[in-house]
Amino acid sequence: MEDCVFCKIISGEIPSTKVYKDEVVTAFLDLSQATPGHTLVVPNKHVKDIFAYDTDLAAAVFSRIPKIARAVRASNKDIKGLNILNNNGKVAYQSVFHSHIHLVPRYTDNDGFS
Ligand code: DGP
Repeated sequence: MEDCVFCKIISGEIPSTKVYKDEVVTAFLDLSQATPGHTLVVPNKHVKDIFAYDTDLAAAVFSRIPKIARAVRASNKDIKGLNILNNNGKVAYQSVFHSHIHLVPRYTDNDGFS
């Protein structure tokens, strides 16, 4: 989709640090790292938010999350846990209107993310 920053990242028009890509999703580091390794998992197909998914796309995207979460955890031995977040709509703090799932690694009780 024109003027969508995540579509441009998926196509390579805008640079990013990609951590995973297949025919359904692209995962890359969030520009604003809530904690080190903060990763976004984004459907390659432009869908605005969770309300726009059909069942097949939801199954395809969300079934990939555990594998990518394990890869994120494996990237740093200090990662002790992980928050998975998905904001939908401006009032829910969605700021990029191409659906994405945040994987936020957690390190200690005091890693600065709340
Ligand atoms: P949300 O507020 O849930 O819509 O999160 C959007 C996230 O997208 C936010 O944490 C920052 C990230 N972001 C925005 N623009 C870019 C970009 O150009 N590159 C990357 N890597 N991340 C971006």
